[in-house]
Amino acid sequence: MRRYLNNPIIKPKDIPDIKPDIIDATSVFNPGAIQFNDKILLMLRVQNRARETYFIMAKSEDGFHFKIANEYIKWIGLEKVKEKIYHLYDPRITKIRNEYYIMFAMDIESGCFLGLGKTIDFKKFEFLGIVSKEDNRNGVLFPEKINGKYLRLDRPNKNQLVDGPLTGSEIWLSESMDLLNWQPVRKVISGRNHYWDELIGAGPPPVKTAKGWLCIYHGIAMHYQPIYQVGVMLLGLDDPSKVIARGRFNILEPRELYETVGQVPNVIFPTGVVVDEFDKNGFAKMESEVKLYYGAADTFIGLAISTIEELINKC
Ligand code: BMA
Repeated sequence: MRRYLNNPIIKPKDIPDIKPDIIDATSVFNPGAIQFNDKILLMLRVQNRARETYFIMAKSEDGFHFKIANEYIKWIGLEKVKEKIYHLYDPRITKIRNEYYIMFAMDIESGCFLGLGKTIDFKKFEFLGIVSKEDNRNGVLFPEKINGKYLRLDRPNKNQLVDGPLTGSEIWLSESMDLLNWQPVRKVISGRNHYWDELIGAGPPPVKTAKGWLCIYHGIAMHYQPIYQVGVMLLGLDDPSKVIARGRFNILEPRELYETVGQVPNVIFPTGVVVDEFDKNGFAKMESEVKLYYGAADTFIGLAISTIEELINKC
């Protein structure tokens, strides 16, 4: 992928003060992304200096220059959760019919679970519920039902790192009839020990192409200190648990200063993708540009660019 020359596109100092909660923001990273009414929207993960987390919307005409909202998102219905909520983070946005679903990680008293929210206008946001039974992260919805069911990729958290978080080395496919109750179907891929993607998790929502579902995911090399990188795989259109191809090489790794230095060094964390052109059957065009929005060092937002064809070739 090619980095945008004026990266990072959003820095902590671009976040306006939203008093009394956000003053001189610490970090902005891991954004959800979506095209909405000819604009590109990002849902930013922002941390204040109490290291509390907020979601703030940003809007752009061209995908490069963003105007950041002066308020943070207040989820209607979040009070349904009876446990203490610490953070909602790493949102992924998927359009299904004319609604926009946001799946995110929720750190609550009993662990880390997937949460689901919905909006139709990016003004009012509704919290629908906790949608994983067990500890899980990196949930991303497919943009359409397949064989009558909603599908998502997710990443059960089963690996306890020494002095670190509960994390995972397998991406799974799960299915649901109503978007709220989910059952695991089967494992899609495992991490590759000793190589770039030892631990893994899904990235932005899958993109439908004529060759299969194009999925960008993150892989972590655990040599000494973790290195978060980006890779690609192609999954079957009718059965996304079938891996058609998976790239050997990463397609983006921390190299620039804003990726190697920050609150968590050596992190590229892909969460948002915007594809310019689809054909009349809803498949991304081979020559279409792909914009990937990613968190850099848990501090900044970067943008990297490619095409559908190049990414499929890398699978
Ligand atoms: C992962 C998630 C991401 C974060 C990354 C690097 O486990 O918590 O939100 O960007 O670690 O710290």
